[in-house]
Amino acid sequence: MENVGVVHYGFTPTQLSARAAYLLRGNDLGTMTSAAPKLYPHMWSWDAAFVSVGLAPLSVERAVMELDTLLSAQWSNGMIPHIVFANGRDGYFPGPARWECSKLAFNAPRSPDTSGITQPPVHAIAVQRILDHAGRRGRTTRAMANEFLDRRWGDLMRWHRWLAHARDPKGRGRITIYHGWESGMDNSPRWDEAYANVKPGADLPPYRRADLDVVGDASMRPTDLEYDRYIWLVEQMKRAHYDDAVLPDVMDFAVEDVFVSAIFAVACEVLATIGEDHSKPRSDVRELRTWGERFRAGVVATTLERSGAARDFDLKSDKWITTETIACFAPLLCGGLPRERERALVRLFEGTRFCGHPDLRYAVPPSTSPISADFRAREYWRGPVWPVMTWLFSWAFARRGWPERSSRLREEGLRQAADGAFAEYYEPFTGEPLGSMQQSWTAASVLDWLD
Ligand code: 9WN
Repeated sequence: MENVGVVHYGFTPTQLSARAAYLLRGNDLGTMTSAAPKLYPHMWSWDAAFVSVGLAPLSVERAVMELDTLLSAQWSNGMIPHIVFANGRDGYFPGPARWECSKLAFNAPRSPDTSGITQPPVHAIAVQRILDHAGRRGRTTRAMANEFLDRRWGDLMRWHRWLAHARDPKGRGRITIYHGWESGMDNSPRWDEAYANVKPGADLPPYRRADLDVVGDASMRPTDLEYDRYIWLVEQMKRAHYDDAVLPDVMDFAVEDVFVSAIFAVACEVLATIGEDHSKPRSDVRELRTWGERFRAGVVATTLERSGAARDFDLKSDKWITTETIACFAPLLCGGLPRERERALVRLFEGTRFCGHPDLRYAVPPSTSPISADFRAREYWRGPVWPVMTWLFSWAFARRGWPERSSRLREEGLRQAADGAFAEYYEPFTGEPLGSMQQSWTAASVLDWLD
C-alpha cells in the first residue's frame, strides 16, 4: 500500500526522547498531566498510570506526584475514578456539571471533581516502574519512593479490593463494566451488541459534544448515536446515585471485560511482588495472589479452544461476545493458558490477522483486525493502532520472559513514533497520525522505550 501524503520526519532517538519530555512538560498542569492538551484537558486514570511510567525516568518525584494526585481523588469505596477534573478547566464533555458526583454519590470526594466510572487497573505497573527507577537513584529519592509506597499501600489495596468485590460480586474472576468508557476502548466492536440494548430515553437531557470542536474529522471519533448511548448510561448511573449495590439492577449495559480482567490479574501479581519486596502485611500479599489466580482463571475460561482468543461476556443477554479485536490477546498479558493454546494465540497475534498483516505500515497490533468485517482504518478503537497498547504488550511480553517479542514491538513502536506527532492513534496502513496530537501516554511510552 502506498503512503500518500504522510510525512515521516524520522527523529533520532535522542531528539525523540527530548521531544517526548518536552511534551509532558507542556501538558503538565502543576500536579497532574492532562491526557492531551486540547481534547482531554484533565487527568484520566489509566493515562495517569502510563504517564507516571514515562515520567519516572525523568523525575521519580514528579511520577510520584502524578499518582498521588490520582489517588487523592479515590472514592471512599475504593474506586479510582476515570477522570479527575482539573480545577477551573473547561472544554471537555461530559464535565463535572454533567456527572454531578460530589452531589449525588455518597462515595465521591467533595473535592476534586471526578467522573463516576472507572478505568483499567494498570496502576501497579506504574508503582513498580517508580520503585525500579528509585532503586537506581540516590538515597533521598529511594526514601521518598518508599515513603510513597507506605503512604499509599492501603489505598492501592482498597482499589484492588473494590475491583475484586464490587466488580466481581459472584467471584467469576472477571471484572464487570457498566459503561464502554470503563474498558478504555470506548467504541470497540466488542461493545456493539451490548450497546444495541442501550436505548436512550426521551428524557435524555440535551447536550453538546466538545470532542468534535477539537478533532475536526468526525469519522475519527465515535458517532452521535454512540454518544447518546454513552450519555444515557451516565444518566442511569446518576439516577442510581452511583451506588455499587444498585448498578447491577439498573444499568442497560453490563459486560464482563476480559481485557480489564487480565490487566487486573497481572496488576495483582505485580502488586503482590512489590508487597513481598517491601515487607507489606502477609495477609495483603496473600489476598493479592488469590485475586491474581482467580482472575487469571477467569480470563482463561473465556478462551476458544483452538485459537486461544479471549472473549467478553454480555451479562444482559447472557452471551459470549466474539470479535476480532486486540482484547482477544488478554491471556498473553496475564498468562495461564495451556501451552498449545498459548502458542496458537501468539501465532494469531503475529500472523496476518494482526501484527503480520502484509499491508500494515508497522508490525504493531491494530485495535481491530484488518480482516474483520468490523474494521474501520481511521475510526478510533475500530481499527487504528494505539501506541500505548503496543507499549502494554511489549511490557507484558518482557515480563512473560519473551525478550525478542518484546523488543520487536518496541522497535516497531519506535519506528512509528519517529514521526514526532505523539498521536493518540494511527492509521494502520499509512501510518497517518489520528485523533489528538501530543497525547501524553504516547510520549510516555516512547520515554520508557528509550530509557
Ligand atoms: C472517554 C483519555 C481517554 C482514554 C481512553 C480513550 C479516550 C475518552 C473520550 O480518551 O476516552 O474516557 O472522551 O473519548 O478511549 O482510553 O483514557 O486519553
